[in-house]
Amino acid sequence: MEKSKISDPFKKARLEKGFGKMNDQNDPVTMILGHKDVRKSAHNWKTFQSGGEEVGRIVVPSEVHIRDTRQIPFEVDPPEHKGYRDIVEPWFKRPLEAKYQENLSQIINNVVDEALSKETIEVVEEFALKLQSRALTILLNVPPEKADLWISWGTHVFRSEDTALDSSKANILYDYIDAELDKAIANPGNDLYSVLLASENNGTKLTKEEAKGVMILTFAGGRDTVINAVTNSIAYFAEHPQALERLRDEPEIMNTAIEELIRYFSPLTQMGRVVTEDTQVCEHALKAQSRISMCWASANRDERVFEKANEVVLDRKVNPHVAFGFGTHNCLGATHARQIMRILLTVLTQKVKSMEILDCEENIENLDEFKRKVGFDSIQVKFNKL
Ligand code: HEM
Ligand code: EMZ
Repeated sequence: MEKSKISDPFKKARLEKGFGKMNDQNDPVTMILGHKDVRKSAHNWKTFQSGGEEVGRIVVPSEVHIRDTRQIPFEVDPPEHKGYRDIVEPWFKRPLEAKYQENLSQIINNVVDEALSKETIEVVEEFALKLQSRALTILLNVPPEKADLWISWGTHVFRSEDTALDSSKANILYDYIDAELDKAIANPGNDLYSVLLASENNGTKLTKEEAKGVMILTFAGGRDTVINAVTNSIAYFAEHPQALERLRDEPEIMNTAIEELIRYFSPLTQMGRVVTEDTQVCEHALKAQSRISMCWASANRDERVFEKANEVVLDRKVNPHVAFGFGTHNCLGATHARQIMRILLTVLTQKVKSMEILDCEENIENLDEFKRKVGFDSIQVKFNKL
């Protein structure tokens, strides 16, 4: 079997009933699997709520036991959501600026050069994690050396090797953000911490706790997602040299190719909501206060929407994928993530002739009924120069 393949474990359940069930820490989740139902649920924020009392409950696996700070704007519903979103939106559009892209390009060229200079390289830790952390210094507008500490935290800020939810690890991040916010309060600069602390929502300054909520989300939400997107791209092009060749010859398909890879990888499998009233999906009754999730990964393989849903079609013309979510909470980091992918693929076409996978360990999410490969725990690759 191809090592870069990401299969679709949801097909049968999606076609036969449209939903699946998983037990997450004794707080069950009804997973919505079809593209249409996923979009409809994401749109219906009144019935399927992101805010609500229990902070961390919409994440699967639930983070209620490891987090008290509300992530903003992720765990806030309309109409309040818009006030927060308006504050952060312009900052998260900075990846469209030429200077930002130049800085990203330097970082990505460096990690690719390093990979080419070594006999072999373990891509998750030595390539993707470094790339993601260094790129984050540009998004936050902080000095590049800040990335060294973040790299030492490993690929997930809430998870460690033996446990899916690691509160001592989470506390390291919370303490770090507290300290960085205190420094920004004492000595404001032009980084994201200071910009948040200076901004106003309906005439009131953001509190430190609100700024902390934005920062936790920025560190956590954009971490394993980007790492998986980068690592899966390397694996894909290692096994499909003709695809890299094609991007070299037809750079005009770059943007459609990126959307297609993101659809195929779906780095964030699902995201939950809390049901506010008794209702139903796919003729299945849902009780108020229960949880649902929108399974982006399943929706992105829906055969009713995508022809050849399980294949990577680099020039796919119409691609309404939901890998970055849909509606109100669509991914704020998508502009940054897309630029990373665009520059990475461009640099690969310029410098890399081929890549060989020598060894790998898959990262499989255990979703009870379903087991889904989302990427790799490790993957040893040999990069060959063009
Ligand atoms: C929201 C996926 C990268 C920050 C989302 C959502 C998805 C998603 C599916 C919707 C969640 C929902 O509806 O509940 C991804 C993928 C990424 C990625 C696949 C990489 C390929 C990033 C990065 C950042 C980021 C790099 C920031 C550093 C956010 C934020 C939200 C969000 C702040 C919440 C927006 C809101 O509530 O209005 N992301 N994400 N993401 N993402 Fe990402
Ligand atoms: C949350 C989530 C954000 C959560 C949009 O998704 O990403 C997950 O990786 C984190 O664990 O806390 O930030």
